[in-house]
Amino acid sequence: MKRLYILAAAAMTAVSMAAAEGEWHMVEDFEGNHELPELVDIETGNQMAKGTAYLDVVPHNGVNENHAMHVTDSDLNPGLKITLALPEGKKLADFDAVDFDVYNYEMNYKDLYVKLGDDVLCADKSWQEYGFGGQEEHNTWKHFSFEFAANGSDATSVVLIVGFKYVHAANAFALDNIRFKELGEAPAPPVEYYPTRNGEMVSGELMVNDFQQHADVNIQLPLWNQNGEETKGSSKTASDPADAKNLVAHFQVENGDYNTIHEMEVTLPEGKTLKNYSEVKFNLYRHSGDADYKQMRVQADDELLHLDVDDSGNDTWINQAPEQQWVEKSYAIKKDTKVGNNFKLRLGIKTDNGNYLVDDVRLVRRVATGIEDVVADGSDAEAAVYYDLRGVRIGACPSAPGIYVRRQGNTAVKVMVK
Ligand SMILES: [Ca+2]
Ligand SMILES: [Ca+2]
Repeated sequence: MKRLYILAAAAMTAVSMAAAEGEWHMVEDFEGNHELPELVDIETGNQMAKGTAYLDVVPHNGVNENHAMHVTDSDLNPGLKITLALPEGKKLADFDAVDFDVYNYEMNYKDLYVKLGDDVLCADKSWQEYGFGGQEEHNTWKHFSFEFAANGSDATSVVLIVGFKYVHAANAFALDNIRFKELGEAPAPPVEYYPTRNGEMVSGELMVNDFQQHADVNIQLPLWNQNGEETKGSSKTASDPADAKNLVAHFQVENGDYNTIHEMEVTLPEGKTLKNYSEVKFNLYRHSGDADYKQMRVQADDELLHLDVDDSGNDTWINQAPEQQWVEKSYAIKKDTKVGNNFKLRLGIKTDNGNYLVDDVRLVRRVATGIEDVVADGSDAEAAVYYDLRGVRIGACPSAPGIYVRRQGNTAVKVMVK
C-alpha cells in the first residue's frame, strides 16, 4: 500500500505521565515547643507507673544540639505515646506513610512496636528486621519507615505509639524526626492510543492526519501565520474528550492574532496531486469558551481553498460548530488546483481567543460524477472509452441497455445502447 507521510516526530511509545512520589512533611522534630508524650505499656496501652520520658540532647547527623525524646528507667514494654498535629490544612487521609529515627542507648535484641491511630504498623517482628541487635548497635541511630493504608479520615491529628518489647535496659531509646508522607498521585496507566491510519483510503477518503502517529499527548504541532509573521498560540496533541484513546490536535490561544492556524505537511500517494481530490474534510470540536463567530481558513501551500465569505466575497464570521461536540467540516477543492503531490495543508479557525480541537484531516477522492466531469476530464486517448451516467468507467462498448457517455480524445457524446 502506498503510504502518505506526515512529517512529524512520532514518539514510539506512549509514556505514562506518572506523578511524582509524595512529599515528606516533618511533623515532630522535638526542636520547638511540644507537650511531653505519655509513657505507656505497649501490651496494654495503659500509662506506665515507672519510667521517664524527657527531652534530651542527642546528636544526630552532625547536629550536636539536636533534641530527641528520651525514655529511661521504665518497666517492660515501654512505648512513647504522642499526639501529633498534622501539617496545617492537611488531614490524615492526605498521608500514606510515616517514618522516624530511633536512638538505641543500651537495649539488646529488642523488637520495635509501632501503632498509628488504631492501626498496629509493627508488632511481633524480629529485631533483625525492625529493632536493634546487640552491643554493636548501642549508641546508634536507626531509621524506620512504615506505609499505612490511606483512610478517609478527616482528622487533623493522630496518636503515634513507638516502643520496644521486653526492654529491661535502664537507658532505653530516644525518638526523633517523625515525618508523614503525603499521598503521591496514583501513576496514570499508560494509554494505548489507536494506531495511525494516515495514508489509508477508507470509503473514498484518504486519511491525511489522524494525529495517532504522535502516540502521546502534549506533543507540539506546527502552526502557520498567514502573514508570514510569528505564530501566536499553541497546538499540541491531546486526548479526545469523547474517547481517551484518540489523539487530536488542540489549538489554544489568548489574545491571538486571528492569523495563526494549523499546518501539516502532506505527501499524496505516488502520481497523485491535489486535483485528484474534491474535498478537504476534518472533524472540529470547540471546547466550551472557544470564541464564537470566527472565520475558517483552509489552504494548500499558497493556494486558498476556503475562507468564510458571503456571496459578494466579503468576510463572514459564522458559528463554526456547537460547543463540546464533534462536527465534520468539509471544503471543496477546485478541479483546476495547481497544488502538486507534496504540499503544506493549513487549516483552522482565525481567532484571537481559541480553544478547539481538530482531528481526522482527510481528502475525498475525486470521482467523475456525471457527463460534465467526464467531458472536463478529457485526455488525449484515441480509443473510445465508455462511462455510465455516474461517471464510472465501463471500458469496452457496453452491452447492457442504457445511456452511456463515450469519450474519444477530447470529445464526449451521449450514446444509447438498446
Ligand atoms: Ca530533633
Ligand atoms: Ca485522532
